[in-house]
Amino acid sequence: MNSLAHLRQDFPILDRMVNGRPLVYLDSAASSQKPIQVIEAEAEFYRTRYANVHRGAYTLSDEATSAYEGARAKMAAMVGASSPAEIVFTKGTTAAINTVAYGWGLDHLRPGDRIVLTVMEHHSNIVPWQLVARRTGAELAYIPVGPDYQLDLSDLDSVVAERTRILAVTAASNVTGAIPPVTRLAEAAHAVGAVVVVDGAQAVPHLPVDVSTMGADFVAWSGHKMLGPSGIGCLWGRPDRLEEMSPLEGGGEMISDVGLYESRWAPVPHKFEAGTPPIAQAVGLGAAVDYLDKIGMEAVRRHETAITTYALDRLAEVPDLTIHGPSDPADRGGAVSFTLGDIHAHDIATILDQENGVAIRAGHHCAKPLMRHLGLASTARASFYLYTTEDEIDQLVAGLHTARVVFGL
Ligand code: C6P
Repeated sequence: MNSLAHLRQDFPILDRMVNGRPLVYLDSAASSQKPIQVIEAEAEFYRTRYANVHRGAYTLSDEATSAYEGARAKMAAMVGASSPAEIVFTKGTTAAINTVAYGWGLDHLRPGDRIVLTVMEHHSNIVPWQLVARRTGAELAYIPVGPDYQLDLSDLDSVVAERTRILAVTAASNVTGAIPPVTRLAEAAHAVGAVVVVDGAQAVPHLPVDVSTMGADFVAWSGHKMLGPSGIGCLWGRPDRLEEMSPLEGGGEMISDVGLYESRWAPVPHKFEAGTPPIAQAVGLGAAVDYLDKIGMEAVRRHETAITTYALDRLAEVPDLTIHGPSDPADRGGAVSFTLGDIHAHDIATILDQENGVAIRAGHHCAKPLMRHLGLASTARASFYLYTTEDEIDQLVAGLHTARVVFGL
């Protein structure tokens, strides 16, 4: 089943030792590791083609501009965008959502309008909307989470109602792994004329995502979670929505003309890319897209579903362990949150790191409303990617047995 295990040789960091043990990296929901192809693409760009973009009337700058725009075209093709102009490069998911919240929200929201979110959102898809609601007089409403960790849609018609102007929803939870029915939600939102914003941070790296059929108006994701460099992410937008949105940041690169009192914007997507963009990071992201394309996102999803199935089965063998997330691997991604008796999540993470070289995340995972709903202050979370093996899950489970002994369970 580890059909992708041969890919591990592409990830130099996976060869290192941590605390005398081979690194077992189970924190890919926080950030993925990078294959040599991405590291080399960025280094090669710095070595041979680096210059600022869109400015220079010289060969090197033309080459850098082609590399930067080429990465945009690759990213667009990967997610089914109909044109590269539908992809705005941002710093990451957080910046992409803020771009929409301020750029679209400030111009279009009126007092009494409704912004609908879900209780399972990451803070990045809550706080920007709270800030914009405060500035516009819009109100927030939430789709609740049910006992099965999925969204409870029984009251959807009254939550997504007449004055709903925005529905913002994650395509996969970074805490429970739950995968909401985004297309169904988008249909309900569009029926009342709302704009649909999808947080794709935990989806684009892991599942086949096709923005042309998803039903969203905007989708946000991060490069660093999909094998790419940190410091770059994307906002996909429907062309008409991007046109009607104001730029959040002003400066160089994003204008077509500047007067003393007024300016005109560059065409989309450049009107949203003020200042020198993350050029080399885009090149690295393009290489990450090439890498994922070669494997195929269906194969990535298949591998992660198999690994998640294995992990859920093995974790179920550990006494006192509770998994906080859907039990059917078909309904979920590869972020598995759990608690172990009354051992604090940070203690679990420390023992795993010190004794087994296993890296997991512990805490509230930037999803405090969801944690409160679950009645938990923190969880331990193991999360997987295309390079995760069954052997690594075995190391995790061995470490959890050790933790039980150390903490006297
Ligand atoms: N979640 C995690 O360990 P940025 O930081 O902008 O690249 O991504 C923010 C973000 C937004 N939405 C979801 C669903 C996410 O999972 C994240 C990042 C990391 O779960 C860091 S908190």
